Amino acid sequence: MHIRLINPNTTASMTDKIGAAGRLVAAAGTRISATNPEAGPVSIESHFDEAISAVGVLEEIRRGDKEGVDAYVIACFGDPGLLAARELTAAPVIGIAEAAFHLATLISTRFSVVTTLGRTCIIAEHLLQNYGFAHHCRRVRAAEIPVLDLEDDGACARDRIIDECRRAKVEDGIGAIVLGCGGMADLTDEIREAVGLPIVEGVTAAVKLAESLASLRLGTSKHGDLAFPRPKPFSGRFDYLGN
Ligand code: 5HY
Repeated sequence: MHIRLINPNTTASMTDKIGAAGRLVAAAGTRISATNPEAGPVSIESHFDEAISAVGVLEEIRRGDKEGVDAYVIACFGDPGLLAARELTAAPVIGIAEAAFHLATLISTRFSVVTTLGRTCIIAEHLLQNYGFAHHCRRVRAAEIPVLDLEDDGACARDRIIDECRRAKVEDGIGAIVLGCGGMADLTDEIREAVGLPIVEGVTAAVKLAESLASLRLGTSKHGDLAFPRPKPFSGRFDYLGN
């Protein structure tokens, strides 16, 4: 089984970290590959970044289907381009936010999310509403760290995340915490040790869900709104996307 992890930003070191975290939890026999788009934002911290990164995600899905990939993970906590990606392929496509929310509700009645910048909290809140998990989530909190601080050991991003998780444990009346960024994929064990609560991390959650779906031969339904897009020409610099 081949699972492709797509990091929607263009920071290769974060893509490598996401791939490594996925391989740590993958079952024997599961091949994990990790890619990022050639073009797009180095980090996703706004609605604009997310909109542009979604095109890169779709290009990676088209590329993966040519390589025979069995399942995909969109490894950015905004799940950019998720439904459009599901239209493009018959393989299962899992967003790390959606995956983490599902698993958090299986182990706790209430959870909080700890993400990077305050301005991205609304993105997670919109997803919670869209996916039907808003009533399970007590708060979406921010450690107020730029995403790329997670790539810089000197930036004490880890300490700020742990502090915010500790505040959530004391103040939110929760049973678990969801980490709100693909770039936090290597911090799960350390944060769990420091905070003493179940920590749900999206990349690893999505890998296990993707494996489950692929092993059950459950792909994206091509009946209804996730059917392949109707063939049509695209104009200008998107002409390569047409058919
Ligand atoms: C992510 N941005 O997971 C999101 C996190 C965020 O580049 N990878 C990014 O803050 O929304």
